[in-house]
Amino acid sequence: MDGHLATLGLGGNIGDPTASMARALVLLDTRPDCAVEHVSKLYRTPPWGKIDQAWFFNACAAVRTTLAPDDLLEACLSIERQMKRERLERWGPRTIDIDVLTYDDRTQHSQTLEIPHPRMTERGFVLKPLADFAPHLVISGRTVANWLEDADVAGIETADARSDWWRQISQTSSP
Ligand code: PH2
Ligand code: MG
Ligand code: MG
Repeated sequence: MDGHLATLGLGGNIGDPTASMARALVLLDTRPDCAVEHVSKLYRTPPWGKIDQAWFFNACAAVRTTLAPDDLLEACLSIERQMKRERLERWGPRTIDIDVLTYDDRTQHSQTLEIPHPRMTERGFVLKPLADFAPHLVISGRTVANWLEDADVAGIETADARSDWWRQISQTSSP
C-alpha cells in the first residue's frame, strides 16, 4: 500500500493488556486503509507519571496508512472505544491506550492532536520499543536511539521478544 508512515505507542495495565494490544493491532491491520509494517518486542514497564499503579505492558508499531493524521487518531480512538477502554484518571490505570507518536516527518499542534507526541522523547517506555524498528527516526532534531541514551529505562523488561507476538496472542485469546 502507498501512503504515509505513522508510528504508534500502545500500552495498558488493566485486565489483559497484552491481549488488548494484540487485538488492537489486528483490528488496525484489518482496515483497508492501514497496514501494520513493524511491531516492537513486547515490554513490561514500571508506571510513569503516577507510580502507585500496576506495571504496564507497552509496545510500538509502524503503520502504513492512507488516512490523514486526525483520521488515524480517530481510528485509534474508535478501537479504544470498541475495546471498551476504561480510564480512571489521567496517567492512571487503563485497559488500552493507543497514541499517535509520529506521522511521516510532520509537525502538527492542534487541539485534538500533537505530532510528534509531546512527551515521547522523555519516556523510556515509548523510546525503547520504538528503537526496535526505528532507531534512526528523527524526532525534534535527534534520533530515537539518541533520545533513548538519555531516557530512564530502569525496570523495563522484555516480556516477549518475538516481533509477531501480536499475531500469536490474538489467535489464542478470546474476543
Ligand atoms: N501511560 C501513561 C502514564 N504512564 N506508564 C507506563 N509505564 N506505560 C504507559 O503506557 C503509561 C504510563 C499515560 O498514557
Ligand atoms: Mg492516549
Ligand atoms: Mg498515552
